[in-house]
Amino acid sequence: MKSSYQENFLTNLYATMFRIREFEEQVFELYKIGLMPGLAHLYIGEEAVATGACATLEDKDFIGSTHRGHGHLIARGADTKKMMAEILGKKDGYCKGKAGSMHIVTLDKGILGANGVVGGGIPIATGAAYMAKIKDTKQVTICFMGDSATNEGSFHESLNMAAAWDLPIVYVIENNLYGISVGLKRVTKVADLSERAKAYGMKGLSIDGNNVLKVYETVKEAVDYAREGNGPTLIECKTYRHKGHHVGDPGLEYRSREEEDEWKAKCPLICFKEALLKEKKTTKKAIADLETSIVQEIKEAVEFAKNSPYPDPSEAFEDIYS
Ligand SMILES: Cc1ncc(C[n+]2csc(CCOP(=O)(O)OP(=O)(O)O)c2C)c(N)n1
Ligand SMILES: [Mg+2]
Repeated sequence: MKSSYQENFLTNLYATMFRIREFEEQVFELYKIGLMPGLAHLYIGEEAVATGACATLEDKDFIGSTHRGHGHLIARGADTKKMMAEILGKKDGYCKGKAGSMHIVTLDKGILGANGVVGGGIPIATGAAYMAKIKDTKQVTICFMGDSATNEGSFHESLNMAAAWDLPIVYVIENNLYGISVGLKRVTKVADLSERAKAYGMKGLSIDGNNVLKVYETVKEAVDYAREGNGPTLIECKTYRHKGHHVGDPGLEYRSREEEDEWKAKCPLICFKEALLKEKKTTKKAIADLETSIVQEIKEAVEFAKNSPYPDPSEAFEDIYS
């Protein structure tokens, strides 16, 4: 860990990862008691990717997200109350309860939207980068995607265009080894997904996606490179989801318990907390206080969401664009 890192910066990274984890645990609880309509794809285990990547951005920048988007939005600073209300389908949610877990959008934070279409967020994020390029706004976009999304046509078309036109975008792959129940190796020959960058003429890197500082440092370099007008980078973050594909998937049949245990031992929160304590960047007491306050914050978000009304049926056809 670089000695130049301020204690505040480091504990904020931990706080963001813990906020995502706690938020997701509570979403799971709400699903189990039947309060959450539909399904949600939990980000537990992958928190270091969104946290490290979003910490590199300025307020004016953009992020493109996926169906597993809660962590990206929280890391970008979205309001956990409005997110939780949206997930419960309530009127005080970011999209008035009409978007649910998979389509939360809030442009005031540069969040171009979670997206239920695998690979669907990639051209949208690339479009935002194109806008920034032609208007010369110096805004950078980070585009998150899963490993399976890299086998979609939208991935290839977008990356080719972004490289050809030197667009200010950083593509971040969250390689959690599976697309639903299908192991990546069954459908993809390359071992490191960043190898694909070569085909478009852009730089590609594969890193440990459970190490929040490694993610931060790698993405920061790519964001600076993009902001200076040099074009895109493809970064593969190797990580793992601790839960099933979505809240209704126990995930027991297609993964071994050994594999799960191996990755859980590399939990991004536990590893970073241990490193902070070992290097005396914080104390056990400070961490415990931080965790207590975040648990309280998320409790309040759940209460806010529960108390919010459902949208009136008469609003069903409002905010429809096509
Ligand atoms: C275009 C499209 N095809 C298929 C699906 C069904 N589907 C939902 S999630 C998913 C797997 C996505 O895997 P990955 O991109 O690795 O993301 P992860 O869920 O692992 O985070 C699939 C195939 C979809 N939503 N959209
Ligand atoms: Mg995946």
